[in-house]
Amino acid sequence: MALDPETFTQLRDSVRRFVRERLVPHEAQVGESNEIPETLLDEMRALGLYGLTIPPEYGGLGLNSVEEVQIAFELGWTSPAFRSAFGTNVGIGSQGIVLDGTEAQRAAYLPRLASGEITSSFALTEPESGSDAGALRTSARRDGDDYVITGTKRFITNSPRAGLFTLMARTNPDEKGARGVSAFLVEAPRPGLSIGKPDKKMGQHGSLTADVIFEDCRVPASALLGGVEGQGFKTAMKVLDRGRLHIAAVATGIAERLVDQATRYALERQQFGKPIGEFQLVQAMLADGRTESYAARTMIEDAARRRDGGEDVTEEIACCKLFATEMVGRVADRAVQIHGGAGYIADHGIERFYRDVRLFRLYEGTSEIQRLIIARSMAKRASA
Ligand code: COS
Repeated sequence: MALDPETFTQLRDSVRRFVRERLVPHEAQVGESNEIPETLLDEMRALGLYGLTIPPEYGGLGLNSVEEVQIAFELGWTSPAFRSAFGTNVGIGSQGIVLDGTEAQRAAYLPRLASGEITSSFALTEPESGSDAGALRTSARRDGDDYVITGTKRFITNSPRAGLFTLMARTNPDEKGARGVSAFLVEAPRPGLSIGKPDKKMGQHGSLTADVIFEDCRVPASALLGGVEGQGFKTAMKVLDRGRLHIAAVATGIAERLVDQATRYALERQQFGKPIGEFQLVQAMLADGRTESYAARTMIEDAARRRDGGEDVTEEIACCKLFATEMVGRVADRAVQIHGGAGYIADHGIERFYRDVRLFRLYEGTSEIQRLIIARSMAKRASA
């Protein structure tokens, strides 16, 4: 445990209170305006949310995986757009530096990421390279003491507010696969770097994504993550391992919220002279949601414990991401069903969650990619 149990319990309780008392009341407004009020972002900074996983020597809370997933379950109790605001600093936008950065890079960026002074983004996906991340085309050509970057990144979360990008680009044009890829820490704004118009999305309004365009954008050679070329893809995969466990926990938290909300509704809503929660077909939907979200929570806690114990849990994390994100889709669908017509009407917020959770099966690796990772790992074990 990175924190003593009492301190951790206090943190978890504060996050729970903050989520339920401050964020839940703003869900509808953020869903409609596509904007999170700056005051709420300041409260997130003050609570330490931007630095949850950044080591304490750089100003963060240094949560291990067991602790991180407990906090992520709590964060799931509200619209996922809120978590997205600081989620890149906690996960994909900071962990490359934590895992593979040089001491100078850690010292330069981690304290500012932990405090929320700057927001980070992870720039991997491109218009022609999504699931096949190793095929990315953005190039970084060495020119004297600089690299010159050219290419377009797509669907980049938090790019409109980012002060720092962890960018994956090809430094070796002769190596078309994963080995030709390097990671860079690119500060923004800078000449040659521009951000597209924010994407119009199905859900998760308030979480901003956009294209990031590099046109002969110069960065100093010191921006190369870890100072080594050809390691960027591996860094990205390691970062995504941790990120996927976090996403699985957030998805599970949302499932728990929706099961709770649907249960309360089922106890209130009367049809045929009694609460619909007394009908067995409705009870079955609630019980299935409870069972599946409990299963997800349990497997996530197991994978987190093993990760903290030093095991290679890439396969188990892919299982968690696959199961939890598919599960929350089923739970959200049942929540709409239990609410009936009211579930389809925007006023009740259920349809918003239904749209929001659809993204979980796509980003940080689709369900198909998780299955591929699991099956490949099983085959490797079987033939070892
Ligand atoms: N941890 C550490 N290293 C890893 C790794 C992991 N989890 N996964 C792969 N690697 C390493 C491999 O060991 C291999 O190293 P060597 O070249 O030394 O053998 C290298 O990375 C390439 O791996 P692999 O051959 O498995 O790469 P593939 O091109 O087949 O791609 C998948 C693997 C499909 C798993 C990868 O492209 C992927 O995760 N795609 C989805 C991308 C994604 O999640 N996008 C979301 C956008 S970010 S929000």
